[in-house]
Amino acid sequence: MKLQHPKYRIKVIAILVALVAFVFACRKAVPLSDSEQNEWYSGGMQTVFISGSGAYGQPFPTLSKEKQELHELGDVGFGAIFNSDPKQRNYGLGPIFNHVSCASCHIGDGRGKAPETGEALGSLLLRISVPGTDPHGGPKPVPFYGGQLQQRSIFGAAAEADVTVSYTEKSYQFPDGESYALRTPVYTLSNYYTTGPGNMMVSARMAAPVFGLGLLEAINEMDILALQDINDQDGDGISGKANRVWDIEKNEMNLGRFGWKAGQPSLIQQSAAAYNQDMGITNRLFPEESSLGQTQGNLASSIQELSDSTLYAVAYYVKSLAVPGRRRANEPLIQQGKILFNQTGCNSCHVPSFRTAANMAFPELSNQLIYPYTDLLVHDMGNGLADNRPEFLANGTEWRTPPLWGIGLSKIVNGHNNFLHDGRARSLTEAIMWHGGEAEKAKSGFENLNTQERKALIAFLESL
Ligand code: HEC
Ligand code: HEC
Ligand SMILES: [Ca+2]
Ligand SMILES: [Ca+2]
Ligand SMILES: [Ca+2]
Repeated sequence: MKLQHPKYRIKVIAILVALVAFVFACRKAVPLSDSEQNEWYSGGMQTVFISGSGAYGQPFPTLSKEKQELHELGDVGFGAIFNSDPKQRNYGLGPIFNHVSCASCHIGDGRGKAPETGEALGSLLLRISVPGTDPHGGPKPVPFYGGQLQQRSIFGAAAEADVTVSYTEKSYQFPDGESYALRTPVYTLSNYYTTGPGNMMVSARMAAPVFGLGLLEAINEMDILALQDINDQDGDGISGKANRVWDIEKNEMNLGRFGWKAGQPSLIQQSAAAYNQDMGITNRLFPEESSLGQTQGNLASSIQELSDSTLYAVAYYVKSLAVPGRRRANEPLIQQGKILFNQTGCNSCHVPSFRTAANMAFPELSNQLIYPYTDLLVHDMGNGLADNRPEFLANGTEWRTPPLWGIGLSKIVNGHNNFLHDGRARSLTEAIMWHGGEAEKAKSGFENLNTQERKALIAFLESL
């Protein structure tokens, strides 16, 4: 959601660009190379130099007036709160659901927040399945529960189950004596609406930020595949793998890019799945209620509850959200942190830059030099983070490298520093110390830095 009136916003952007240019001009002491100057523009031309609570919610600065209108229509759709009263607008919620609008999980177009012990799930949801695969190689739905647990319901229907979360905590010390603690979530399901499912696998997922995704969708598939090293032939311990997932619209398997395990091929499908599973809104790609065939789903509607134009506008909205630019990137501490980020091998997975593919149809996305800090591949992250629930080619220990752009603004936009797929980390340091598996070496590299060096690396992340 945008912060200011568009005209005012353009002025603010102009002033900020001028300021940045001024700062560049003033710092004669450390001349930046061209490539270092580019790094300020995390989203290429679709970068905004806004670092307040609206930092994730800005449209691409170069959209034409017509495209801006479509973006704003999508913004309204993204914020629309659904209900179960046929006489009202935005009707169709449920019968079972996780939340009432896109924006109530993707707060400020950013990430959700992990529930504290005893709190309701809010923006966290549970994907579920049983061993085996569906006809397309995806997760096999749990009989009478499907592929996602809906813990809320409209009046007259029953939620699938109640979920409570608690954490166990353990303290550790860095070799140089500084201490930290890691908490592990435990989810307890109870009060099933019907016979409890046997051997169910559960994967907790926190809502992920939604800005910059159009640019990630615009990366040439070949550039992502080129980073794969499935059998680790170069022997560096890292073996990224592309996920291949079912594309409903194209009726074929395609590269998975979105979601914590790269289980969705496109923004339109990710959005349509969210309407259907997270909110209980049927649409062109998912025409059946998530409760269809279940005993609490008698109220299931047979009409398409979401118009195609709203689905398109909302997918367009997330496609055209700009990326916040770097802050303080020229400061010595942050420059030092960047060197350490590369030296410890973080950049093997959090790949700094790509150039997006040429795209005549969508010139805003075309040929942009971007700095997302992800390879969009899935990696074995060790047992500590494992959900032990496969999703297409991503096995129970594998997760997609999340982009790090904008991560330093999480606290300002979302009011917390909860990271990782289930929000268990309470700081950037904790997020790093959870890394294992292919990232074990990078993790111990970080662990063995001295306090000052760790501070520098964190300061670098905070400048992204
Ligand atoms: C109940 C909370 C919730 C609601 C409501 C919700 N989302 Fe999400 N969203 C999530 C979670 C959790 C993920 C990560 C999913 C995964 O890993 O499979 C996600 C992921 C995404 C992503 C991909 C982000 C990435 O980096 O890969 C997009 C895009 C997205 N959601 C769009 C939407 C849209 C559009 C809506 C409304 C139609 C919506 N979401 C509603 C929780 C929610
Ligand atoms: C082997 C690949 C790999 C390496 C190497 C790696 N990471 Fe990650 N990183 C990941 C994956 C995958 C996740 C997501 C894990 C999860 O959510 O369970 C992640 C998550 C993160 C997050 C949290 C992001 C978010 O949105 O929640 C941060 C911060 C991070 N990494 C920083 C680093 C730093 C700093 C280093 C170097 C010390 C590093 N990573 C090395 C793959 C890697
Ligand atoms: Ca419905
Ligand atoms: Ca379900
Ligand atoms: Ca390798």
